[in-house]
Amino acid sequence: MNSYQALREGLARRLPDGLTLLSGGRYVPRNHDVDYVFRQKSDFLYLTGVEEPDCLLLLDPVRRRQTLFLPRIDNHHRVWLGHVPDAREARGLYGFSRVMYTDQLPQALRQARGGYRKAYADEAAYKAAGAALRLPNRPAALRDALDELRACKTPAEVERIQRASLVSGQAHRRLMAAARAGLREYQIQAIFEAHCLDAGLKHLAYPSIVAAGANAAVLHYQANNAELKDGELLLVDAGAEDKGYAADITRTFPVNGRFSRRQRDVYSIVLETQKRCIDAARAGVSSVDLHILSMTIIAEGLKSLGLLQGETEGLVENGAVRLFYPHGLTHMLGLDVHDVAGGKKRVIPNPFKIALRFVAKLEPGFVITMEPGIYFIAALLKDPKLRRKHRGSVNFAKAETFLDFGGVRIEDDILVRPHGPPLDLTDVPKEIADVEAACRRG
Ligand SMILES: [Mn+2]
Repeated sequence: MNSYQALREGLARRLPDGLTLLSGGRYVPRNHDVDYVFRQKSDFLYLTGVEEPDCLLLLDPVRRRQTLFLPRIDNHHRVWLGHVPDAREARGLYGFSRVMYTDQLPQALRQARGGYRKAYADEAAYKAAGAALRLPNRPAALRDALDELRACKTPAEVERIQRASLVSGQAHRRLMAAARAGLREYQIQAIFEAHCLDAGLKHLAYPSIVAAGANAAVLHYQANNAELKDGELLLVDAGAEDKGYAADITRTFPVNGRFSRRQRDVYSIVLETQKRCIDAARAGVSSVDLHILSMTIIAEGLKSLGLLQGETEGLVENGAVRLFYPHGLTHMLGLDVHDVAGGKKRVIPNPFKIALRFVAKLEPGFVITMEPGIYFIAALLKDPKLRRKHRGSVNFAKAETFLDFGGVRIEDDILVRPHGPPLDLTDVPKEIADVEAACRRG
């Protein structure tokens, strides 16, 4: 049994009383005769490893049967797109005992639906099945079962993330060596993406963020057009994926290779926060508590810089620290860069009014990011309502002197283990001396 078969068995065990039908991704047209680059749907990739479009998966738990449906390929298709595996070839290639063509789906469903009272089909699959399925559908239960199943990564999945992280990490090191004043952000992006492609990783996990100076204060900065300037920091948040499995890595380093005093002060707080939160990321610990820990350490640090004032606990509770750190510490990582959060059963109470994507107790096998940051965002620091609310907690006059600074984020990918601290899958310099050394290699 290959690892994908085991995962399909796992899903069938969770949904033993219905027929499960999943759709693969389809080409999305961009304009005449040109489609967007195809990337398989994550659920489908998870259960099959099949990277071709227009497929379907049927699980019949009572007859213990798993069927892959492929589009029937005609000669026209072969002329334009070359060889595509036929059903017989696909059996061996993907480890399915039964492979059929999608035009045989109605016939297969009519044979399989006897004895079932419900179906678990995603929306596109239910539509594709049409009248042949004729069972009440429970798509929410399917979604939840997949979320539950995908949360803990198997060793084979961890290996994929490790490789994505290794290659992306090498690319990040290259950037530190290559960056210098006068280059444009997109030239740094080009070096990152060329390295990943050269290593055979054809998809990025998400659009690369290459943000120099004040641009780093835009959390999902996309323009990547500006010129790198002497004396600025460069924030790069970029990762490739290996067979769908994402890396998500951020480093922030000086364009000229030397941190200034002010950059060093802010950077040290973020680094200290990240290291302490990584050490605390152990099985059984709540992701909400980790986020509170990160806010607490950042609040202490900002107090030492004279940007915040008052009791640390109060600064965390009243949200003052969030003017400088307005995002979550962690999210799950897997086939989606912001991966499924583990299903309904795993959700724990979140006493904070902060909307966090991932609210659960850590379990062995979770792969998560650790990405604290400090930013100087004009939209927050100049907001009249926020200024009124936090005038006792935030030194706004001082904060405004940082509006040219941008921000610092440091992000690693970690694997939660049964005991002790997690395994850090990211190997890119982050200590100040090591970052400066990596920048000198250019
Ligand atoms: Mn991230």
